[in-house]
Amino acid sequence: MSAPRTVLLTGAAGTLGTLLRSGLPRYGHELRLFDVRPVEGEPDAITADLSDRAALRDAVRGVDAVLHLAGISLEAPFESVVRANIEGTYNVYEAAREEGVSRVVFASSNHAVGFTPAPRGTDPLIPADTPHRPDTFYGLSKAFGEDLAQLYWDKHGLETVSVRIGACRPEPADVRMLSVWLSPADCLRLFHAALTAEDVGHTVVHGSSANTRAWWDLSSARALGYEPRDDSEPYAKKLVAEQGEPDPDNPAHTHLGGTFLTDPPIWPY
Ligand code: NAI
Ligand code: 15L
Repeated sequence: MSAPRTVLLTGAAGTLGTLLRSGLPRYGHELRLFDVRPVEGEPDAITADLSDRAALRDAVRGVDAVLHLAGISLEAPFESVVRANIEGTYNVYEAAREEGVSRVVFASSNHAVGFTPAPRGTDPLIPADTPHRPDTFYGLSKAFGEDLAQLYWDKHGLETVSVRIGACRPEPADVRMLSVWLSPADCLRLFHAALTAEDVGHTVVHGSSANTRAWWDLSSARALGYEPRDDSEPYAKKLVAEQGEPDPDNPAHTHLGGTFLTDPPIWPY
């Protein structure tokens, strides 16, 4: 599939939505924006909730792909997670199926597999087909989204790339992020690859930069054409000096999901 492609970007007002809506047009993608909140500087953005199936169906009509970011991005009460992330993601897939959209790119998370122990020493990197081990209701909703994607591929031929994002921010903020950091520039490269690779079926990929201290295997992402260029290592000396090396007796230091295992950040609204 070659760019430009028309893409519905859900969650366009959020952190990654803001990055992707400014960066993806440079890769040739034409974006239609969707969020429950107004998108600053974008008067044509669709302001609607994921529970509004009519609005979603109108929004996906005629697009080549949906890049689905919208939802609760931290831990929250079970009922809230069900409504936004489980029912909301189902509504996105139903709208895409009904309107004949051929590709979804789903923003999954490392928290779908957060209870997976991080590799130590010579342990192999964690492959993308590692079993789901969610660390929160939030992570559980991402595991659901990946399984929903598999169902819609097997049953309806609707393709998905599920991107298990590590932590995307300008710089890694703690020693764990040295292993799971996704730089903003690599984030754009990865989502462009996920939108344009041929014949993906349902592919699960780990989303991080080429970190020296990587915990997970990027081979399924590289198979889409993703070529990460950044590495968190230049930030390591300062972060380790401030915070120390990871404590092998602290589960938040020794598992993929970090503090989400023990003290998850809570969705603010
Ligand atoms: P964010 O919280 O900044 O943005 C989420 C957006 O979704 C917000 O603009 C919010 O208004 C919108 N939204 C929430 N509920 C909605 C609903 N019911 N209907 C319509 N819109 C709704 O999150 P961020 O950081 O931009 O993440 C985007 C996606 O990527 C999320 O799905 C998140 O779980 C996932 N992700 C992000 C990571 C990161 O490092 N930023 C790491 C792993 C996963
Ligand atoms: C996520 O899934 C969150 O959406 C993001 O805000 C980060 O906290 C990230 O995981 C992480 O694991 O650091």
